[in-house]
Amino acid sequence: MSILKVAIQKSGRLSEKSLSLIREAGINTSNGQRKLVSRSSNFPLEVLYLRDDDIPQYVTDKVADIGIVGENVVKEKRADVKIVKRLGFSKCRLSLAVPKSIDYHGVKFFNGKRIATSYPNILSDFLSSHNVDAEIHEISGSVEIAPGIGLAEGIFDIVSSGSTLISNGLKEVEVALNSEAVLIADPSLDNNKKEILDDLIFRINSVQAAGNNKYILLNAPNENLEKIISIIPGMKSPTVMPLAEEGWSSVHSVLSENQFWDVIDKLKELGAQGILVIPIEKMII
Ligand code: PRT
Ligand code: ZN
Repeated sequence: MSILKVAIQKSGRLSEKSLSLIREAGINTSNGQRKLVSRSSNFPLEVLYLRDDDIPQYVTDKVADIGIVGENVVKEKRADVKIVKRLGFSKCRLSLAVPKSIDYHGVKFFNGKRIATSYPNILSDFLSSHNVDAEIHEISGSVEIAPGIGLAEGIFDIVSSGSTLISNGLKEVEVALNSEAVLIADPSLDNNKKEILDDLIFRINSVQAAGNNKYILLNAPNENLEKIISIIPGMKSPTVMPLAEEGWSSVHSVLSENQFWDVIDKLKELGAQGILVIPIEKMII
């Protein structure tokens, strides 16, 4: 029987979310603290725990079939892998930054300047697409200190909250890439492995859909029932049941997180009472 091998980060910013994604999909696995590889007891999945930078290469070399890694790493490695699903966590951007005292008027500023980065490939693509000719200084860590020590006039690095830039007297001036964790796959998986991958993606979609939705129950006065139903349409349509009290109905439906506060206000205006909102664990769509 086929087994799908997934590479995830051993320890770092992606580890916990990658593991919980697998576990929320109902797949048992160990946490990789002392192991390099672990095999799930209830799903044909083997988990390899690696450094994030190595994950695209392992997938290209077919040591792993799929992997969970930042899109920034996939792009930088120029790996021949397919992004099969965007996962929505570990969001960050790759940006150019300069000392905050610089009077910056556009990307041409970088012509003839030195830029320190751990992402030379993405930077070089960005610069050539903007016809900028700069000198790229590849360094492996603490990129943000480069301007302060006179190594470069600017940096190109990952930014999340922006506080690292601020505390080093820098300001973000150009965003080259918006990144998030992605599920990558070897583009030439055989059919058996593809089937397992489809099952895994189906499970991940169900978990993610559930996370974005809430189950809502409320009591509605019958005179406003139609209006109430129209603002909480549910997956197919809401369940409506008469209450023991004449003139009232109980309405059950599913509501997306984004609409939540907007809809709750409207429901109250329409006389809805006893509104209960319950998390959904999994949702099959
Ligand atoms: O040991 P290993 O090689 O596996 O891990 P790593 O140290 O190379 O990577 P890790 O765990 O730091 O990051 C893994 C992935 O998380 C990255 O490739 C990104 O896709 C994503 N990610 C999301 C981030 C950040 N947010 C982030 N803020 N990666 C790094 N940072 C660093 C950044 O380098 C900078 O120093 O945080 C600093 C900026 O953060 P702010 O919030 O101050 O702007
Ligand atoms: Zn790394």
